[in-house]
Amino acid sequence: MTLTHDELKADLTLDQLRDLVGLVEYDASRDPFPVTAMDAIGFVVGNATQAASYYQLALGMELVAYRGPETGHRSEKSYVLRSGSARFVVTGGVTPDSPLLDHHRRHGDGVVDLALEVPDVDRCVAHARSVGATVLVEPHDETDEHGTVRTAAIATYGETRHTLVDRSAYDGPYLPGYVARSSTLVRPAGAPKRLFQAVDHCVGNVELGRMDEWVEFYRRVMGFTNMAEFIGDDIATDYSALMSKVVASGNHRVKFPLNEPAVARKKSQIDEYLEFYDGAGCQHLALATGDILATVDAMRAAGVEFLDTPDSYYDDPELRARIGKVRVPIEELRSRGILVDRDEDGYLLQIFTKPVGDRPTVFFELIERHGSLGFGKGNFKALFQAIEREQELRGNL
Ligand code: TYF
Ligand code: FE
Repeated sequence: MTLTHDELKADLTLDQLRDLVGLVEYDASRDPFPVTAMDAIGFVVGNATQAASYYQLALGMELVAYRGPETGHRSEKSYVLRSGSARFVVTGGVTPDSPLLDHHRRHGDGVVDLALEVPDVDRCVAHARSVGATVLVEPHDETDEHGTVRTAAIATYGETRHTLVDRSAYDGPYLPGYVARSSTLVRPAGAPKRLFQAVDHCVGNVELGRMDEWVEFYRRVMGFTNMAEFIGDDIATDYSALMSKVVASGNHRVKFPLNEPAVARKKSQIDEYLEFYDGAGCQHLALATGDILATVDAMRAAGVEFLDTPDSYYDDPELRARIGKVRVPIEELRSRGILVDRDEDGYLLQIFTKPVGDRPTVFFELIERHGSLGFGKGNFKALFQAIEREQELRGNL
């Protein structure tokens, strides 16, 4: 396993990355659709100029590139932001005829692209096509003075896509057409350099009864395999009102949990998402940090709102016994509302933001892994109760 250009540029080591996102070894030679890493998360937003500020101020990201009317791209503005190996691209429509505005009218702010870095775009597309995937953009080269990028795109759930990018022959700030742009923001002295280092996983919400179809899609098209963690019918009817399975690339660098609503006593949080996003789409992005305490403190100070965790969570003797000793006293977690889970491989700390846009759709998770390769199964109940409290306040339960 080797580091990508982006990861090296972010001063990450393979050991750090393995710890941060929980990597495993695998045999790449038999992989029909080799994936190196997440390349970028593409968002469509109502106001990219302001969203770019939010991602810098609230999530501590660094502005690195730009494309818009000033660079010859009349119809949209895109800002590229980095934090460690994570790259976000936020795009908004400028001219009233931009097709992006139709997308925004329907879905609101959301994730449109889970772009993947791959070593061989043509091979991936040929394989994807042969097993029935929809090719949205054929493989082609994009070139400028920094070199050439080979790229293509395939469709996934809803109106979401996977752009495939081979940037091995390119050293520009993002893609041809983009210019380097740095922040005008002055960071307060003593502020952490980075609030997160990588994207840990990207979760999709799909329509009732369609989760297994999409699990099968990732198996057939991308050669992804099921991870052990899932929420089945049993848990669903008791309290979660959702079912969930996780697929991952061979080395687990890319992990995609997939949720569908379950028929339960109450309206599922997944139904709320599907209603307000008007279809299937990306629900949350988990951001890996090596210091979740400092990250939560910095984000809260910048106005990011997190779900509350009741004191009863920390007082539960069963939880205390199960989680054992973690790197900080439990009071440090309680004062911030950070959740803990432990499994046979280790433990993890995690916390969830409230939805970050106007609609109750996309939100973020912060995750600090200490050996655990899971997703916080032991926290599902407390988490779903917290989500449902918010859902009720919105009048959607
Ligand atoms: O990604 C996960 O599986 C965890 C838990 O609607 C989770 O973060 C699962 C479903 C959901 C919210 C969080
Ligand atoms: Fe998650």
